[in-house]
Amino acid sequence: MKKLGLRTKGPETMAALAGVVSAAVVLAVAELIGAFFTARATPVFALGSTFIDFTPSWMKDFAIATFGTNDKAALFVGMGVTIALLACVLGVVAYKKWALGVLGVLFMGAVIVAAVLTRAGVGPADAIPSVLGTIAGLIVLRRLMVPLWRMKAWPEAPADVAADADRQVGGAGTSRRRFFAAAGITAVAAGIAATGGRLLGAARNNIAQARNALTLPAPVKAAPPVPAGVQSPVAGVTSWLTPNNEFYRIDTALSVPEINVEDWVLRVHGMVEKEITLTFQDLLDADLIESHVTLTCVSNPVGGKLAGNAKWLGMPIREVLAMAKPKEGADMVLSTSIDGFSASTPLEVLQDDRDAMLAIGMNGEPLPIEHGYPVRMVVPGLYGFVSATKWVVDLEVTRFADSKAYWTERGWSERGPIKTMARVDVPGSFAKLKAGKVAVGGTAWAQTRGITKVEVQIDDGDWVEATLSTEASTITWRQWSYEWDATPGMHYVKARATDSTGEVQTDKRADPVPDGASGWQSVAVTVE
Ligand SMILES: Nc1nc2c(c(=O)[nH]1)N[C@H]1C(S)=C(S)[C@@H](COP(=O)(O)O)O[C@H]1N2
Ligand SMILES: [Mo]
Repeated sequence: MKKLGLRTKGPETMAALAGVVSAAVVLAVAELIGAFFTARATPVFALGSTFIDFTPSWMKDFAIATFGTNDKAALFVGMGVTIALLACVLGVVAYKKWALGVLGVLFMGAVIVAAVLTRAGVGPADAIPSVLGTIAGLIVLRRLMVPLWRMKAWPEAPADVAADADRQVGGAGTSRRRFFAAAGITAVAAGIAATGGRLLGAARNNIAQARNALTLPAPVKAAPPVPAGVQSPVAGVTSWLTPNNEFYRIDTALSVPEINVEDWVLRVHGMVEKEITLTFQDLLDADLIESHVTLTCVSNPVGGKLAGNAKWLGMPIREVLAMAKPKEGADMVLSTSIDGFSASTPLEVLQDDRDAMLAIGMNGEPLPIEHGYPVRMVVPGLYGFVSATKWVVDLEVTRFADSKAYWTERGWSERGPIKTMARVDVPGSFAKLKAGKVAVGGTAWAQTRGITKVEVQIDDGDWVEATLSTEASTITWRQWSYEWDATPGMHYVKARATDSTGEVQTDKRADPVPDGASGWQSVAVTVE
């Protein structure tokens, strides 16, 4: 025990601590200085985002499955532990061989700068906070090392330190006290700097306030009124219109991009006759349309909740493209967000009459920040990963043969038409029911084709037609209900949909990768 106590206070351990304090200084200084410039690419978030980009898909899926919506918190904890361990090693290295320690710190600094600079929408100036942070970290590391070197005549300590007469005067005890005082004060200062940076960034960039103050223009073409009877009469079926705060959210953004409408510009370029840029004011001045569209995520498992239906307000992308005039041979538009996500959408889909839009409004409000404020794409009929770019800032007219989108590079499909799907909302999995009349209900979608039939099967019985709720349009989901005369025992309730082409939803089970899950949902229930 005593031995251990001595060892934990040994110079090596103190050097490791010095490494951790110095790393905290690097990040805190960069965070504080970064707040004065921009909140776009501070080192912590840049490192985290880079980490996400390099994470293999299976690990991402694992993180989402294990930590759910805490996956990002888990990432930061993991990153913090990794950085702390590396910093410990660097501290010890610097103590034993200063020059090698300096090299190590510079290498880490270079990694941070690279992480920042590879974020989309950043310029060379965005590297300044990380460079200054690294310099500050080196200075602190050096200052913390001096008392350690003085604790004993370390043969390889730098000449000026070894020769210092002060070493003999105070002795090891003084050096130790000095070290802990300096390390403590520095750690507190780093904490204050980091907090200050965060607060300053928040105050400078109060996007939420700007969003609240924004009033949206009325559309030139309003959404057709929602007919009565779109909602399934069965209690517990998802609301036909999904409220913004219940709308599923899927993206790779660690910190939600914060964009000032004054700064927002959309560049339309590539294979076009005329390159154009649009400002937010251009969008406000355009002939806006409004439309109910059901968005669906390709990662949605059979029976999953990653789909939502909202009323979107925006400018038809068709009209934006008409101004830019795509050239012969182009077949794709690569849309890119301010944080580097990209989606490949077939050009003709953006030009036909399905009302693909640059949306600025969602259910009568400006887009919520996490749903793409101030501008996102909404394209009826395609999964979000190839169409629904949030925080969109760039449209490149190109060819599938020439460019790949974010998820296509990671093993997903380059195209993503939405597959026909029926979902059972009620009863829930493993529900305990009373024998007799049981209400069954849910929703179904086949965007752009429309749902013409939903059938229900109990165990291995016949497929029986459910009652369809009113169809609002072919690009929104359609709800359904069914009355089941339940008998005691354990049962399976299945559902399948048919679209307007007459095609019955396939029973072939497929995973979400690469182009969307398929198969029939089967809900197990017990009837007493
Ligand atoms: N910038 C950005 N836009 C994005 C994504 C993203 O990761 N980053 N994810 C896409 C995916 S996979 C889906 S399903 C939809 C989800 O939109 P929502 O979060 O508004 O529901 O956004 C799309 N747009
Ligand atoms: Mo998605």
